[in-house]
Amino acid sequence: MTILQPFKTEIDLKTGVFTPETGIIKRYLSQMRSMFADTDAVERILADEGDRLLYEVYVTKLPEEAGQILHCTTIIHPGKIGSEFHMTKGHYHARREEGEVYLGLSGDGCLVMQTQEGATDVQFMKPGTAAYVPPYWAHRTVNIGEAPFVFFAAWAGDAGHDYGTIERDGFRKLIVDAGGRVEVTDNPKYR
Ligand code: PAN
Ligand code: ZN
Repeated sequence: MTILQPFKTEIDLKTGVFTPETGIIKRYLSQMRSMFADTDAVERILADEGDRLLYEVYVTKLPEEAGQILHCTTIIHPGKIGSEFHMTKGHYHARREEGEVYLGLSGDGCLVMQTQEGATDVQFMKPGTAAYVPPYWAHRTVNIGEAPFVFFAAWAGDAGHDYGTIERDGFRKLIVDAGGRVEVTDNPKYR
């Protein structure tokens, strides 16, 4: 495995910005067209206001190999698509036996999880919440507030990401705004 020099990163706890910046991933609505339940709302937004930046990920550049601990911050911007709050794509780890730890830094969010055996779980997160994603659980985060939801994550270098299963099946649970109340509902399109 790669032998590295120790290093550190300064993280702005409010914005999630990494210094030095070693990489940033930006996810737009157009890249998640079919992931929101209200696909009419998706197409309306794209036509009326153009593309929308949903979330950003500041990443450390590390080799994706066993023994390394990858880490990043995710910033989910506030907003909704129809009644569904802005969220990440979500994924299983390619190596299902790898878990992950999240730490809430700013804003309000929730962590939606499920297993391929049909179990579901939702953990609400605020600054200071350490949430654990055990092995075998797919995970997606959602911004349920009016400010950016920012959290830190750390996971095994060889975990890998399986986005395809979620792209195909979706999550069983949706997080929606029900007239000012955050509600967990069943996804009518779950396959
Ligand atoms: C996180 C996620 C990050 C973005 O670091 O990768 O929050 O979400 P998506 O990867 O689903 O777009 C993580 O779970 N890493 O394993
Ligand atoms: Zn993960």
